[in-house]
Amino acid sequence: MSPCKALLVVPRFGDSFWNVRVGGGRYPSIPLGLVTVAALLPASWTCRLVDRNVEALSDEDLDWADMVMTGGMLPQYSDTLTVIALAQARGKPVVVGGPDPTSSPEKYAAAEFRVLGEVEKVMAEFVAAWDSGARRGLFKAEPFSVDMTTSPIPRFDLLNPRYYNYFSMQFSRGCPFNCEFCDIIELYGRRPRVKSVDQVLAELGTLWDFGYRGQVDFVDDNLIGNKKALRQLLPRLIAFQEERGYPFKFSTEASINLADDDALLEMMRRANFFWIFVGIESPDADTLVQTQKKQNTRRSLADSVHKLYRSGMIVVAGFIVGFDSEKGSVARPMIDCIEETAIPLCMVGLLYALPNTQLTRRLEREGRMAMGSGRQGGESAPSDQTTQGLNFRTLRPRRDILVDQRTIVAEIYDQAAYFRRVRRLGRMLDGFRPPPARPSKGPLDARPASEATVAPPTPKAKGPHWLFPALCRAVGLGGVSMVELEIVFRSLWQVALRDRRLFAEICRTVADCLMRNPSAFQAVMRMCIFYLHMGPFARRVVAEMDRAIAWEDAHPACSYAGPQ
Ligand code: B12
Ligand code: SF4
Repeated sequence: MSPCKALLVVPRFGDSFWNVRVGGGRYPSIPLGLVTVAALLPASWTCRLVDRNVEALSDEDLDWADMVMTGGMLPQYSDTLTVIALAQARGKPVVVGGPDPTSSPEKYAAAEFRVLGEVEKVMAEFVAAWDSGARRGLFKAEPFSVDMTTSPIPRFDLLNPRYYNYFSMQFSRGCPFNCEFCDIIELYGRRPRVKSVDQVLAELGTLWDFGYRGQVDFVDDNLIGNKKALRQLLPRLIAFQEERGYPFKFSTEASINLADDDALLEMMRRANFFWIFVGIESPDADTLVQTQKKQNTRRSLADSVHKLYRSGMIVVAGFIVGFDSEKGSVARPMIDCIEETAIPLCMVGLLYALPNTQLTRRLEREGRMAMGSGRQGGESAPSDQTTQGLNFRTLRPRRDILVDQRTIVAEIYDQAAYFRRVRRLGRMLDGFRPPPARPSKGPLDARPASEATVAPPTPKAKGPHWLFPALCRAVGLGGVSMVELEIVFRSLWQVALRDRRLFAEICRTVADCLMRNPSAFQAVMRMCIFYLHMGPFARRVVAEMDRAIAWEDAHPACSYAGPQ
């Protein structure tokens, strides 16, 4: 097997709900797909990784490589094409893969190689072809066939931890439910496949050995998709955490029926799960039935969410506007639902018919798929479904849906409304207080555990940085990492200088939490800091919606997507 130099390039995401970069210049999460790919390459190959979300891709990088490997998800499409062009201009062959090339391979025909699907098995075939001199090719994994126990420990060593807010890992792929708009079940199947418990602990152990401490995101499609396997994992995860003094706190995605399982909730709490993304989609039962999201029906959403709060987990939720079943404006019921559940952070998006979904197939049958991308705004539009969607002919007037989206985003991210929800969350959340993490001596960072994730690569703001951590310790709020405290302090310092009204709101919210429920302090602080991203982001979404509505008004006869 001849040695090869592979340059892995992470394409850029645009501005987005998810792209929270407050208090530092970091990118939220690591490119888990590409570091998994790197781990599948022969040991004799040399890999380098450049993440265009945090660093520049130079000609020297490209000249070093024998091949460039790139790809990712839909919002990275246009930058993936840019990377392909840049590499080819330096005479380097390109290999693309990842969820979007898998869903829409034809869009990536410019690349010399397309290696599609979950590549754990098919990678060997590609490497053999490369070794035998092939310089073009299409390799496709059989869908849902990968045994997760064969997925290697990702090459975390290729990442610069200074660039990321948190690390991630994956326990399972797939989800047993059958939501009509969902592409996860098409890409990863409805029978969740899991890694072994030993595998998960080995991955966490690798992060521990590197000296990483802090948030680890389980990027599972639905962590409770295979409850039996999760019940086997959690006791060992708790033991791992206890033995090391709780070095990690976990976030994940799960369906709302998690709230029905007290035993599981208690184990997740003891393992230190603190953050959970839940797809609520709509408060309207007919819509949930029509979109096949029946697990969200026959329950009080507010009761379920509040139960998750009482189990120590912050809930972040996804909502969708633009379903066929909407009989009139959905703005008020959705705002009321968000208020009642007291979820501060909600991703409210326009329905998007993703490639290869049941929804897209139905709309095609009905002759309703629109041409174009469904982009609502101009080039500055965020690269997610807050402004991009409705890439089909809607049943309700398109303008009305856009007005709903505008109204909901404007109201829920109004400063007073947002912080009211944070205060309610702060009173309900039963924050888990694990003992402070033990010091580490890993190769990435040999500082004490609480400082192990390193400062962002941005110039430091002026201000007394020691003050906030000292205050936290003084009021008995240890266990918060120094990096988090530094981000909090730096952000607050900037707010205090620039926006007195917002600063006052944050002070009021923090005071409310300290007086009524100090165990929720970390969560409340986190939510306050998120507003520094969400406030301006919501204003950009509202402006994009205004532009899209104006476009609809100017083109009343056109029933399809707005400006493309
Ligand atoms: C975690 C996650 C997120 C996170 C973090 C994303 C990030 N920055 O990495 C957050 C929450 C931010 C997110 C947001 C969104 N996401 Co997302 N996300 C995921 C999720 C659940 C896990 C991703 C992951 O790390 N997987 C683990 C790795 C190991 O798997 P993988 O990336 O698929 O990699 C494997 C193969 O694809 C392949 N591979 C990957 N890259 C490459 C490259 C090469 C060269 C090769 C050969 C192979 C290869 O090898 C790996 C091993 O088999 C996936 C679903 C899933 N199960 O993957 C959705 C998914 C990727 N997201 C998706 C979407 C649509 C979005 C959003 C647009 C949703 C929205 N409502 O706005 C936003 C946009 C984000 C943005 N603009 O910033 C879709 C993408 C569909 C598509 N056609 O591209 C997915 C597939 C499912 C879904 N609907 O959520 N997401
Ligand atoms: S619950 Fe979530 S992951 Fe599962 S099918 Fe529905 S949308 Fe997809």
